[in-house]
Amino acid sequence: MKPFLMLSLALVLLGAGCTQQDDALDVTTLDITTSSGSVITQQVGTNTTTTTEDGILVTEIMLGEPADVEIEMESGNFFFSPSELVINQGETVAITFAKNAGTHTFVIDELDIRYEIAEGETYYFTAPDKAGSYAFYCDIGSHRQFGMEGTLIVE
Ligand SMILES: [Cu+2]
Repeated sequence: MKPFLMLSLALVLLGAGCTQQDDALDVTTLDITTSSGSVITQQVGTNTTTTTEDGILVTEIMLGEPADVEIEMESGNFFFSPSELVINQGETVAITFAKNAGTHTFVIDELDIRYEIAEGETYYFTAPDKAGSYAFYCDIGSHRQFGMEGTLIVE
């Protein structure tokens, strides 16, 4: 069974870069049935992965390694604060949406990022290997037109 477990853990790790949390539950549960018939359950939370094999706890690993840049963001009607983020190429970025009022998203078109903001949660992404300015904004209703946008500067 080990190889299957290793494989599934590898898949989780691969997926860690583009983690999208279930807003309601804050935890994603995956059930994997191996060819030998055992069931592996994985619960992927904000920074832990718990793997249960046939009901027995097998492994617990920490995801969400410390990022190169940690940003605390406040969002609301209709702003992001700070509205200018400066990072270096290729850095891993953790944005914690520490305070949020209303329903909003964090979107960067060029990086295929669309995150539904949940207060207190952290969104991880990796900065592109290309310097430039990238607009981030909220794509709900007319929020962007009302000023809910900012600039990510990659140096
Ligand atoms: Cu919004």
